[in-house]
Amino acid sequence: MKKSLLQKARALYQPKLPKGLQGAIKVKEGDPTQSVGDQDEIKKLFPNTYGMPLIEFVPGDKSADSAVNVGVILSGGQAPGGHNVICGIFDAVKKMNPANKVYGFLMGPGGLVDHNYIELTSEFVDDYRNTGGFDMIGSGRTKLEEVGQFEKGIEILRELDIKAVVIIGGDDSNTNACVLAEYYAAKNYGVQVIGCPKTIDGDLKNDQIETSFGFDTATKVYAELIGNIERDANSARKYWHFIKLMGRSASHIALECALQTQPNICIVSEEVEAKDMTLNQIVEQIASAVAQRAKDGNNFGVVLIPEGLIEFIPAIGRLIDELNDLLAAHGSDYKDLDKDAQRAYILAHLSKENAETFATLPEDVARQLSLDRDPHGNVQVSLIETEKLLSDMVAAKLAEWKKEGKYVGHFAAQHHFFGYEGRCAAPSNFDADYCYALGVSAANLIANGKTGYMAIVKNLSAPTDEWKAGGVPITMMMNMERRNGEMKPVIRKALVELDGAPFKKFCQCREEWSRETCFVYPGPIQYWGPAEVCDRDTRTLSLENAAKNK
Ligand code: FBP
Repeated sequence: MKKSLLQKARALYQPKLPKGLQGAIKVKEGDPTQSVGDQDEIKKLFPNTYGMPLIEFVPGDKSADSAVNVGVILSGGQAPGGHNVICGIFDAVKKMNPANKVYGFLMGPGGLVDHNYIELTSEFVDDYRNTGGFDMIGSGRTKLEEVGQFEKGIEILRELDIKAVVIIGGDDSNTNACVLAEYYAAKNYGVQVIGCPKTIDGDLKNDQIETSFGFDTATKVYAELIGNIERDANSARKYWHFIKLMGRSASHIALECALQTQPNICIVSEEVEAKDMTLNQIVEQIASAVAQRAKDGNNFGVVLIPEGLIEFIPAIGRLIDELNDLLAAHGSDYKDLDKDAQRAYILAHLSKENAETFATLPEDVARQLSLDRDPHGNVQVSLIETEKLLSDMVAAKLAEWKKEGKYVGHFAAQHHFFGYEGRCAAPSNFDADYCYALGVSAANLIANGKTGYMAIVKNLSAPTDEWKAGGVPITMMMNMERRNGEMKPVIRKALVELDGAPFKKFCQCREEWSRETCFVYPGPIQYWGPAEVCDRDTRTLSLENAAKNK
């Protein structure tokens, strides 16, 4: 593999580990746990993996020497640091016993089912240390949920004498990890399953998980790009930039980027939902800010839009719920029809209220909402051009106001979507360290015979030495939710909390940012230099941890 000079230098970076993982390790067990909701149902569904204690790794006096082959799977969207999780697992497992083998299942969970794998050698692994991307073994979105898949999995695990599988994924993939762990435990197959919290979206977090890996690097990359655009906007003073940011459901990415770059406007989907806002009200909110700045002679600005916004507008959310059921029950009736016939079919089958909402949406947005979901049942929001939709509607509103004499100004828009640009960036020091520690934790959960656990590292706003590594039973994070028309056990997704510290901070500043030009230009991620620049955590994490420790 040909490497850039930065990659070569970065390959030599040695991730920092928390004290509890630096040498010999002792396990500290907490009290038995309960799921966050629907305890009786979750307990019934997971009789073998429910109620287990929290685990913390502290310095001990005896090194683990387990003989165990391990399989790893990268699942779902790419997130910076995934390779370091694998490196952490690899180094820890080999340290326990050099004869241990680590296998990578290729292209996501499908690799386990289809028996596609490679054995990871130290030469191969070394090429990927501290690099972004998931290309070491590839990723995929196959949903592991059927007994047939679990049974295909066990065939190859037995053949390779693999005693533990680590699934590195988001909330859906870790839910599946938990189901797999329970199945293998119930069948006494002797295979442990461990999860790792990944997603740039930042929505896999709770009392036990402070942040998912990848959020730190991805938001720093987006913040750099937004800062560059802000500077361009402030230099030319002629464009309004509408920037959509990834984050399928939650607005954590948009909010974090707003805190880092101080744009004029940042829409937060969770607030839109809580205030029961319509699309028109969002448009008026943006248009008012544009008009106000125009009065002050500022015909330029920056608007951040979370990718998941459309689903959080209550009327559209209700429409999507009904479309989900329609798609599940009758999708095959209309999938192959031409565009117009498809639209007519959907309009004829929707309830009156939802048909009205559907009819008011621009055709391409309506069409996208009625197309196939991803394997986890999600609308593919990254394909909906919300940034264009909003700016077109703002332009129309301003034209109306101009006629009425309420707006004097010049409005020209540019559109951007930042998502894929940040998902494979070289991990920041934070993500490089965090991911490596997650990998070492996962290996130690395995060495201690645990299954149905997720590897965790806490106290992340403190220096790395003081981070606390361990494991949390996945059932502890579960509750029952409606998915694809059925109640299912799932890990609760963490949305932006409107009474949480990051949103409150944003609310304190947003009026000033909307009217004045308060842009901040964060610049690129720094890998070497003063710790306050290189090892800085996200605003979200530091505000949340500061509030917790008050
Ligand atoms: P994960 O939840 O799997 O981490 O993926 C998140 C994400 O990056 C979202 O932000 C985005 O909507 C989606 O993946 C895009 O999916 P795809 O990579 O399949 O286009």
